Amino acid sequence: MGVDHLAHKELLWKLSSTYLPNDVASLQRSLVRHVEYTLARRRYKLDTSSFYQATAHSVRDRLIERWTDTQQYSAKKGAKKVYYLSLEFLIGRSLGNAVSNLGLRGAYAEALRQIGYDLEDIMSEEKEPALGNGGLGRLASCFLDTLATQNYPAWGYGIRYKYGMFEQRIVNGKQVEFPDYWLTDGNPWEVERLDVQYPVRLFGHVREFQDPDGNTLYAWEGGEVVMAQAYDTPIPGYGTYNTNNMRLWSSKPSHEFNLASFNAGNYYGAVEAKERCESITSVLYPNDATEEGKRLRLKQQYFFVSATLQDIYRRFKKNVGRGSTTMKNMPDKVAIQLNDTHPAIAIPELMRLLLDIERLPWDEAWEITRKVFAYTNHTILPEALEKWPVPMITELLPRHMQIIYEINHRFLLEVQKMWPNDTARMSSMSIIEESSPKMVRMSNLAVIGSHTVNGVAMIHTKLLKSLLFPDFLLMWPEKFINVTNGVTPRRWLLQANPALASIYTGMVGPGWVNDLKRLEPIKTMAQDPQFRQRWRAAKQTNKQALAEWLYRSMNIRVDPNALFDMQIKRIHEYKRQLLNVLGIVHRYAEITQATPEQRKTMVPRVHIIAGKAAPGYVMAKNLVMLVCAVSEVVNSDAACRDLLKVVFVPNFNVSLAEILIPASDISQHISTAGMEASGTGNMKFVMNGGLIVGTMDGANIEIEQAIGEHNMFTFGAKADQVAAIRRKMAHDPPKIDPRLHRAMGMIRAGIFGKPDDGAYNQLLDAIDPRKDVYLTAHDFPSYLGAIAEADAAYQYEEKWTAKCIEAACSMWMFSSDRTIREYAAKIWNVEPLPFRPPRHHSER
Ligand code: NBX
Repeated sequence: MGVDHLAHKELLWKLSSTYLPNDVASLQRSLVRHVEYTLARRRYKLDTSSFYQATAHSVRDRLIERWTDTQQYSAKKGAKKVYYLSLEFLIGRSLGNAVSNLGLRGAYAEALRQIGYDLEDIMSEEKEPALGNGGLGRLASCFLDTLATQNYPAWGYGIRYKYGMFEQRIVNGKQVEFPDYWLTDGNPWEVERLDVQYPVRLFGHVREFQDPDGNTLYAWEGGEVVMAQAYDTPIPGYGTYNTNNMRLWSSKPSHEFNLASFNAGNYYGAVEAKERCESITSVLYPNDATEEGKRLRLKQQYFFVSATLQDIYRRFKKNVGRGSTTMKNMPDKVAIQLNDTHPAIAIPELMRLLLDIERLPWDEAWEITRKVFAYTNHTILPEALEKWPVPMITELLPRHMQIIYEINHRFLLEVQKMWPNDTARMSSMSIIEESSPKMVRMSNLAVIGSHTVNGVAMIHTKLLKSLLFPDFLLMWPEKFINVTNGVTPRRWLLQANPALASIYTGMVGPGWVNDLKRLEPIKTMAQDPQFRQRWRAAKQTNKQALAEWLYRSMNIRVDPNALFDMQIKRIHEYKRQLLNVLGIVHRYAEITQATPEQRKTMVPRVHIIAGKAAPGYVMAKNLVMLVCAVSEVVNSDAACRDLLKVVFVPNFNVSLAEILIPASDISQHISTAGMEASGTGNMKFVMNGGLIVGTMDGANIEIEQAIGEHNMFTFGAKADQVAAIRRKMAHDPPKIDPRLHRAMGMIRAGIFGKPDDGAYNQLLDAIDPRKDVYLTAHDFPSYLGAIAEADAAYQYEEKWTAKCIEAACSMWMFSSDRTIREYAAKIWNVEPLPFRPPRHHSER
């Protein structure tokens, strides 16, 4: 009897031809089924955490059907795909995002309510994956949300760190880091793809040989081979069936490797080797703005890049040989975006594949490579620019070192042609820094190997061109462009701020979620007292919720009628949390000396500061200590009772940001001008109806343009003044502001304690007016001016509300939807590919 494949296929198709039903009763059945069969638990004994698992699995089923269909569809269409390569993705919690993007929030809430559970409670059981440091990682996740929502065929590639960003606790007033093992309860959002594994080589040597035609060829051999294991997470779009993929790699030992050592009788050696393999993806490096140059980090980067390129390459090669597609067509099908230089080793890696495996001639390989890659720069801070010692790359990646030298050699010939005998230019543009040891400058490599380089805000791109890459700009004026950052309104408005979201939907319908421009007309409502009243009520709801959260989780009472002022971001000298603390100490002094009459004129304030300090960054850790100490003293001083509270909220992460941001009246984005590439928190705060105290830096400048000068409290030196101010202070130290003098005096006197290690003095010494690198002392007077302006404005409630409304409804350009459209048009040359479900939806 012959096998009837067609009949089998038809039957299979029929069996899988409907999408799961989404009515309340069906959702309940699905929840109970997962409790019984996935968790293998008795229904009546369940806590919320088990019910979180069951709910997640039920939602996951619904994601998977759209996800597999989307992927099949785009494969069939052979569309060009975007690959976003990032060593970090700060995805935040998935359950709320998934039910919201699937349009099933209401149905799940009802299904759960009827069986005695609260969706919000269940959502807060989820442990968020903290696979990133800060803005760069969160930006990557906002981009994935938009790419799916706008139906772009796009995959995110990253690393599945076993330990994410450390958990920050405050112990005896100091930051202490705890390991973040986020996988304890499993991860229902990922699918382990046991059929997707690639070998990744490290170390070894390069063998040179001749082909029959006498051409010299190279093979990288020996060393050790580890396996990259794929884990896939569906990324649902909002209001579309399109569901993209985020593929994260985990390292594990290869079988051969394992067996060989075990069989050789070297049991302990084999176990050690296994541990070494697994260590590659074990931990995220918690350095957000300084490079450590650790060998394991380079291993991580290459491991990630090698697995990713093999995967992309395999997908693309399925088309080669089909029709007229050849390797040359790779740039028509593949666009790779490098999220900073962290994955820039992908440039020599693709060259290696094209030269050594495909055996293409150099020029052809180079043309393909340059057309495939584009590079986003996120910083101009010199200490954050990645450099790797030549000996380290030579040892770990010998063939790549050869290729880098060859890229550099050919590039320097071009430089020599353009500027004959200009050795200064040659050495500054070279990929190799002639130091001892020699270093590979990853940013130069990324610029040379990409077709487009972008900065992330207008001022940042300007500085990138003028300070970091001026010579490259002369060589390739078209290569450098700006794409200002943006954030997703799905997570940062719709999910984080239901109170405000429902006002928006009530005014303009639900379409604003995917088209923030639709909020513009609401600006005129700023003149309507009733509307302002509703707006304030929404803000009040959020502030109340935060006040309750602070009481529940930190046992701190704050007055929800006070002005809520927040600075929440990584702790760094350039972000100047110290300026904020000095301002608070100044306010404290004023309060303690105020007459009852003066007290009446003061605005009651709650200052919230949150953020992590890199474990090895002494100044940042000192700052955390100081904030905690100030908070202790201020909060227990009766004089401050109704006027000032200071709270350091530990363990800042995405989930916490979702609680804090909607509750803010003022947020501070006060970096030394020219140092914050963009900032993205600033955008989230204004969208949520808060106003900014900020410097003319990063995206603040564009935000001010969009919302109007009168709606922002700006201060401080401008970027183009900073260098001159620094030069001048060295030989002509400015007079210190008396208010700053007093605040510093209070800290030095020990009002906030005297740590043995002189931590506070160290902070204060660094802002000595003669060597005030970050211009903290310099900007202090104008900072107090901006804060005073904000206080004054806050007292006119109606006017204040009007400002917030105007500002929030002018923010459309800071949606990542706008950002991604620019990337798609100016860099990737890709089109949306909306997918309509081939399967019947039983509900629709
Ligand atoms: O990227 C940040 C910038 O500081 C922000 O101004 C910008 O808004 C954001 C998105 O463009 N950079 C950042 O977050 N960097 C890192 O997290 C980082 C991580 C690892 C590392 C270096 C930097 N080795």
